[in-house]
Amino acid sequence: MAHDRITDDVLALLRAQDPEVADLIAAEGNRQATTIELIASENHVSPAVMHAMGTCLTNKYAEGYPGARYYGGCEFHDRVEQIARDRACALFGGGFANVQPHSGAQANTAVFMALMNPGDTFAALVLKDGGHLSHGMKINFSGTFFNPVFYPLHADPAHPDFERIDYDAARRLCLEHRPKVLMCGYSAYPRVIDFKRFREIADEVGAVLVADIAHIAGLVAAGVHPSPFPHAHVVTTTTHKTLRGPRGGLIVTNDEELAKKIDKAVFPGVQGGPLMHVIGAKAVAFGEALTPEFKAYSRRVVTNAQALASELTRLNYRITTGGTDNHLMLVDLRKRSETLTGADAEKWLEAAGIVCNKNAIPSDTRPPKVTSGVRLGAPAATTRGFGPGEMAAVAQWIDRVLGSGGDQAATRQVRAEVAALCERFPLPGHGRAATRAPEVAGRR
Ligand code: DSN
Repeated sequence: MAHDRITDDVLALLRAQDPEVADLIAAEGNRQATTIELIASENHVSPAVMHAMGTCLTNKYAEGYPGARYYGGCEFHDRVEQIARDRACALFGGGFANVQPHSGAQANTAVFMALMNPGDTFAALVLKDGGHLSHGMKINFSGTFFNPVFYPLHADPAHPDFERIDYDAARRLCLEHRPKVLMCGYSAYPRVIDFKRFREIADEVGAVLVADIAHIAGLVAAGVHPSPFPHAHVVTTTTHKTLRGPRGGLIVTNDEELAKKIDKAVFPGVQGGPLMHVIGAKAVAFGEALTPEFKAYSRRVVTNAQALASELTRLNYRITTGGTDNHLMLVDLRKRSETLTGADAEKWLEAAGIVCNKNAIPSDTRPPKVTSGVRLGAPAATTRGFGPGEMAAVAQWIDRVLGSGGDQAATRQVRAEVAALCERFPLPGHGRAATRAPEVAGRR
């Protein structure tokens, strides 16, 4: 892919005015271009999405919604936001979309506010088993103002559904606690979610089913993972993970009454002015996600994740649940080495130019800042053009670094091989300047 001249121009302009910030942005561009991004929740946006954010849409207050704003001069913002809403509905098969949440957590905050009163009970997955902090973490708003109860994964290694959602336990929990909201959708769950089963449970106890598809949104949009509709009453998501848009949140529903409550909860409930430059970029990203190319990309994401998982398995790592159906996997490092921790693995791999995050595995006995696992994902590597062959090479590099115990010579060698591969697969939206910046790139 050609270098992006607009990024070059932007950096040149910035450098003339504010070299300190420009150099850091260029260094970050260099880091992204020369390393392999395996963080499952990250991606590389297209130049069109990236540049839509750097436009005059950022100059405007547009509190309210299209056609009903609290500020004048919103004619074009109305049209941009309406396009984003229409495309979001087309992508997910919803009737009503709110594209204003600044993040997935803000989307969940608004939905909780719309559906529950303080003190009400909701059900979600045990957080350390792959749930999200906005699904009931004690010090998050969701755990502070509401009463979360948690359903587990199957914990018995002899069970055929080991480490998969225990739907029977979820049903029992809901029958016991009668939650107002049943949450499904996770941050570190590698298997297909049975939305129909969750809806049956929700109906049995009179709960509203909310599917937080932040991680799998792109796969859902592309038809590579089953859709939460028509089962979920409300769908929340981020827009920047597999969906490959700007950082942000989104809420979709088919229920007009719920949609009204949700709109009120987003604004003025939990947010003020929408980030219109981000909404512009969401519209562009949703347009991209509606194309056949995006469907093909999403299929490749899953194929690549499976290639990485299968080569790691061959190299004697245990992948939780035995593999992956989606874009991510959890690697249990204990099989390869009892003493290897997620924290060490993250640090050693970063030094070799392979970026990932430590992650608790189900039943992990190590603390969250240490862990026995890493979470790996394929969305970003797939965007830059990697296929199954490159993913297998990545698995081998991972093993060389971890197998060496983070040895400096082995790490340096892998770092050089990683950089050479990255050079062959340039990122979208990166300027020449962004891939240089040597003076800052070396500093840590
Ligand atoms: N922080 C995100 C992730 O990495 O999965 C979830 O919000």
